[in-house]
Amino acid sequence: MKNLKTTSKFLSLLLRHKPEKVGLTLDAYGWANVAELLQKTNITQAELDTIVATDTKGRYSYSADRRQIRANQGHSIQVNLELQPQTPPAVLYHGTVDRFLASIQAQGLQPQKRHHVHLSPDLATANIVGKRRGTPVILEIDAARMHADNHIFYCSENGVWLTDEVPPRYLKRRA
Ligand code: HQG
Repeated sequence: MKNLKTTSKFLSLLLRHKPEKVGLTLDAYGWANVAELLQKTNITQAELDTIVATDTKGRYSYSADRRQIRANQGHSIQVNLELQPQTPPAVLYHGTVDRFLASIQAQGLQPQKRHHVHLSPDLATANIVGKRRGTPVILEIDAARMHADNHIFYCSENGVWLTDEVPPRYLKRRA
């Protein structure tokens, strides 16, 4: 069997960013047809089953009939994940790195290439997210106050909290 981590990264590229890379099309809700995906790549059904079941962050879901697959979050292409607004926990966290702080303090957290700002419900997860780019710096978000001020929050299928932006006044650097 191939290296599943590599296959999972490739799957993320296809289901979040560039389905056209292999001539795949996603529907408006981000679903790809599994048979078509298998036919257009060298991924096998067994590999796909393993990735969906074991991915550390639950990045992918099958439809109920398992004929379709999509990424649960993280898209750069426009898809409708049918997420419902939810009340967030009072505090959420964002893991980033020192070199972005000046800009974040000036503009707040912005979605950059993604559709939403991604926030973590716990410090451990925020640490892992920050570590991808260097020594992690953790920002604490006053989600309760944002919610009270009518900012909308969503929670993805795999537990990532999403919002359009976090203005600087709701951010605090954790010592
Ligand atoms: C930063 C991964 C300058 C922000 C992770 C981050 C997560 C700013 C980077 C998920 C800024 C964007 C998302 C501003 C934000 N000025 N920099 N105003 N506002 N930034 O990857 O949150 O493996 O798009 O701090 O584990 O790092 O893909 O977002 O460093 O869950 O499933 O701009 O991606 O999950 O980077 O990560 P990203 P993220 P997956």
